[in-house]
Amino acid sequence: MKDLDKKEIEGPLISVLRGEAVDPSPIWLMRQAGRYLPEYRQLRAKAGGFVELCLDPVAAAEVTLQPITRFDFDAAIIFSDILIVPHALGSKLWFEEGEGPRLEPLSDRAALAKTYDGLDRNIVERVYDAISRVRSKLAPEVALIGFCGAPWTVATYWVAGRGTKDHAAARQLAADEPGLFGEIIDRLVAATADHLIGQLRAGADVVQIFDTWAASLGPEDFKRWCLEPTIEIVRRVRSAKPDALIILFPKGVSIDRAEELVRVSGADAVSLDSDANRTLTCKRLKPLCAIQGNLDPSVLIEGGAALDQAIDAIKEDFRGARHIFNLGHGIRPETPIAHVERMIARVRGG
Ligand code: 1CP
Repeated sequence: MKDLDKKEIEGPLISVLRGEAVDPSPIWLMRQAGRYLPEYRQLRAKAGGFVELCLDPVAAAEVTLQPITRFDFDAAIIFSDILIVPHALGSKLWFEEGEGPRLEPLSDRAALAKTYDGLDRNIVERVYDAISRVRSKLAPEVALIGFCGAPWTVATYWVAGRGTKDHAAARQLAADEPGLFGEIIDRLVAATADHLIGQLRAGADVVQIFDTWAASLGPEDFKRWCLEPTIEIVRRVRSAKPDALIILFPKGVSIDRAEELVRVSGADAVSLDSDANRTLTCKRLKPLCAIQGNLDPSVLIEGGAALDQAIDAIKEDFRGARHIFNLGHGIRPETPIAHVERMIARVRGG
């Protein structure tokens, strides 16, 4: 009886991560708080800017709760950004309207010398404050997810000062000055682990590590800049919080790399992008961890029969597995709200 009560409090997402297959699969969406929601656009306009919104605990908590109130997802993800970590390490962060986030570029040793050894508490405590506020308002069975970017992905933005298609600046620095690049990665590993621990202490139930650009590395570089840093972050988080639940999102990597990441790090789940082969991945990863994903965000925009079929295929392929329904990447701003509603109903068997 006691166990049953505990399960109810924990809710389906935590049960899946702790080792149980749940039917229907719990559901949340990457980037579920954002521009496809009119209530987000309204608050964003009032806040004056994206970074301002991220660093205002009351507003960030409200934005985090918007998709839960509207859709009743099984998890909330704290409204923040992966670039808050370099910002808290001393780099200016701003948002160019209509373009995207910008950071002071970290391109040489002089720039690294100007950054901080550890996180600026003034910045990260605002995230933790937002997390505490959200946790106190969420129903107990709804999980709260904290997150960070993996060091390689964050470094691609930090070195260039902005998002780039080919990550040329970070690759060049890693090739020309591996010692300096290694120091940047080491600083990010320490700060990222601290930030995840801070989020867990503030009330996050789970953390997800977004490695959006993990697939752009060759084998040696993958080991050095992705695999080893991720393993070290998980190790540090677990030494502070032994039962921490951790989801990895190494977007676009091969099954071999995903398997190695999970096996060596001991993470609880891996999130698949939309191109992943579900049957093969399921066969290989099912014994190791829970699997999250992997609806194509463009099919969610398309809707109709194509959406229904894609959802049914995912349900079928993950039948009996520990599965968390999600997209293969973030929801796009042009996604119709009615399609999100249709998807949730179908995933839950309606
Ligand atoms: O209002 C706006 O126009 C801001 C758009 C926006 C939003 C809603 C940005 C700028 N960041 C966010 C929030 C965000 N970012 C969340 C919130 C929680 C959620 O609802 O999921 C999360 C988890 C992120 C993570 C993030 N930020 C990633 C990794 C995941 C991914 O989607 O690949 C990355 C790469 C970023 C950087 C970033 N921040 C914002 C943008 C537009 C970008 C991408 C920039 C680029 O690649 O050029």
